[in-house]
Amino acid sequence: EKDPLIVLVTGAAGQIGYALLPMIARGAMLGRDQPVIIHMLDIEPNAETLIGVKMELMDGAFPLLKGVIATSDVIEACKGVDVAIMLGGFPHRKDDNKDLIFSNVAIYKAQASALEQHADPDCKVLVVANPANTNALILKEYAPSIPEENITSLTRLDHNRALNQIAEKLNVNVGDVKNVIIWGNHSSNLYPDANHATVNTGVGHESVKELIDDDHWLNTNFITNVQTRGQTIVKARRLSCASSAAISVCDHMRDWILGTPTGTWVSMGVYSDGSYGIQPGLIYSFPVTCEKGEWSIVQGLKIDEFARGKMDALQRELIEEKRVAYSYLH
Ligand code: NAX
Repeated sequence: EKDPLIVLVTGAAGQIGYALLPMIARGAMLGRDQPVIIHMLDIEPNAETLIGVKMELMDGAFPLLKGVIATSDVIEACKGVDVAIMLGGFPHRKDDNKDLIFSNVAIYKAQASALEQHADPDCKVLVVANPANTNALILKEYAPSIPEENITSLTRLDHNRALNQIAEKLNVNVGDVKNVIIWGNHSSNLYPDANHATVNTGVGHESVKELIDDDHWLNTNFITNVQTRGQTIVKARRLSCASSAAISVCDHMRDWILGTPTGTWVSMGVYSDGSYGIQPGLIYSFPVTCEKGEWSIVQGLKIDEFARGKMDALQRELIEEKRVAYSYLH
């Protein structure tokens, strides 16, 4: 049997945490042969809730689950961590990342330092809490000894939503659609790009752009459907999305650690290396393939004028978020 990996989940008493924890314990994130020890962190006022979540996790009787710690002590939570899923943060009131930055910079700065000092030096981090890209950037800045390629942010939920929109439009199984791209920032202006996506039609992989044959839809409704999907779910469920977010977290980590299938890419917020003219120093979502725990940005995709405009606008948005975040830090 493999040695257990220690998985930290911050904000574990929240909605996504409740859906995610049993998935991790079942092996949906790291593999069905990978034992795990889960460290759950939440703030002191939620300590009681966290104990309840822990009791349910124990009652799941998961053979892969080798231990659970429920704590509000950041240092205890970060000790020896191999994988960190950062759901914890100040709740969002408005659909505006800027409002959130102030409340979250302090949290991410403190948790970065705790990870830096107490986590495994090769710890892999996924930041989910909004503003996800900018929280990840702060975490990277304040955990300088963790390799920068180990710090990522979540755009996989948007990616999966985009796949579903295409599948519904073409009336095909979502499993046959691949290679959409979420560029840039997870914000209300996020940009799903289906220019390079394909559908497995049984006879081969055909271009989504050609099959749909409606650039107007791809450049309008498709984008807004993905952008507003979260709000649409809130309206229906009277709660924000939790299970789809938890699934996308598992997808992100599983593909990163265990690899993407040949010929398939996924979207991840990663530290920009200058690819596609996006300035280094931002956590920007790119199409990536993964192998043996390492991601690489898919190179050489042809970018049309419409996509370029969106990619640049999202870069500007992230530069502005970074400026605001730094103004609180210094
Ligand atoms: P909840 O508000 O249900 O849970 C957040 C939890 O974080 C709460 O239990 C809270 O007590 C805890 N928390 C607050 N400060 C903390 C701290 N300093 N240390 C540890 N825990 C702390 O939100 P939930 O619906 O679970 O969503 C979690 C985060 O994911 C939110 O920030 C949300 O905006 C973000 N999302 C990001 C997505 C993405 O694609 N990047 C999609 C899903 C989700 O909306």
